[in-house]
Amino acid sequence: MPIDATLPYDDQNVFAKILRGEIPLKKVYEDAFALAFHDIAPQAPVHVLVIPKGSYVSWDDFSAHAPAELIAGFVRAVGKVARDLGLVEPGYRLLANLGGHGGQEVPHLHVHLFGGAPLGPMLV
Ligand code: D5M
Repeated sequence: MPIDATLPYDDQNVFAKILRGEIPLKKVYEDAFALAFHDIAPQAPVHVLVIPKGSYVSWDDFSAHAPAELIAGFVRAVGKVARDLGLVEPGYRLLANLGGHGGQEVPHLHVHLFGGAPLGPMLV
């Protein structure tokens, strides 16, 4: 069920619990700004989620309110994860869903990183 991305941050969402170490994850990378882990229902041979450390509902919330150091650290972490996974050549796809029309299900900003095979054209 897609979320309303205008609602306040819910600290009981599944990624908040992952950040607090309350539920298991298949960790790919962690630093002071970001945590990356394998998606529980992969839609490509490589399907990793990267989330910022902090209470941000969506890309809108994060881009408007996060401190510049966190934004920079998060963006660098996303790039590093893809590089470390060997995805730069042959390539990969980044995606962030937002709110109802975007089909966002988890109300903590996450970037999907897809790769490991030709992904074809975007459907929308
Ligand atoms: O995508 C939310 C994504 O989060 C979806 O691809 C499944 C994934 N998910 C949900 N719960 C977990 C856990 N516990 N571990 C790993 N991945 C998870 P959205 O962009 O919000 O539609």
